Parts: sequence; C-alpha cells; structure tokens
Amino acid sequence: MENCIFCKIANGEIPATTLYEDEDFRVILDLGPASKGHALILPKAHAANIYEISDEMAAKAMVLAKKMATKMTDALGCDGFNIVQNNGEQAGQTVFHFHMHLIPRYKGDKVGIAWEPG
Ligand code: D5M
Repeated sequence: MENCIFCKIANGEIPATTLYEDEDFRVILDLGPASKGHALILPKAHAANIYEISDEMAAKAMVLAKKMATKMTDALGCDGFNIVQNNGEQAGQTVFHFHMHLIPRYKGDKVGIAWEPG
C-alpha cells in the first residue's frame, strides 16, 4: 500500500534492524522499545488490522510469534514475554499496518503497555 511505512520497512524499502525475514514476514526491532529486545512482526502484504488480515496470514503470524518468543527468550535470558497486538486508535494502534509486538520482560521491570489509550 502506498505511503504505509510498515509496508516499506517489511519490503526492505526503508531500513530497519531486522531479526528475521522470510517470504511473508519481517521481524524488526521497535524504534521506541518498551523493553530490551522489543520487536515487531510485520507481514509483507498490507492489512490494516486483525479485521483485514487473512486467516492464513494471521495463523502464520501467531506461529512465528511463538518461534520468535522462544528464540528471543533463549537469546536474551528474559523472564517472561508479552505478545501484544493493537487494533484501532482507541486500542492504542498508531501504525495502521497489522503488526504484533514481541515484548521481552525482565524481573523487576516496569513496562507501560497501553491497554488504555493515553
Ligand atoms: O505500535 C506501533 C509501534 O511501531 C510503536 O511501538 C513504535 C513503532 N514504530 C513506529 N515507526 C517505526 C519504525 N520506523 N521502525 C521501528 N518501529 C517503529 P502500535 O501498536 O501501532 O501503537
């Protein structure tokens, strides 16, 4: 989709720190991390949110989230993991290209996850 920053990042037109890539997804580090290692799963095909993404891609994204969380937990030695996915402005979505947040958690950390806007 034209003028979608996550389309451009996912398809390699704008640089980002890439942790993983395959034909359907790119996983990058979040520019404003909530914790060390905070990453985003970006599908290469545009879908604005959970309502638009195909069942096939939603299923693949979840399988990839499981793999990434497992590998990142080993690599980072974190103590827990949040997987967050926002849909719509009211739910805190700011970039309107479907993405999943992978947020490593560490003992004693304080992470402000926007369950409520503002
Ligand atoms: O999450 C959108 C997330 O995307 C938010 O954590 C910042 C991040 N972001 C925005 N622009 C970039 C770029 N250019 N690189 C990496 N990360 C980025 P949401 O769920 O929509 O609030």
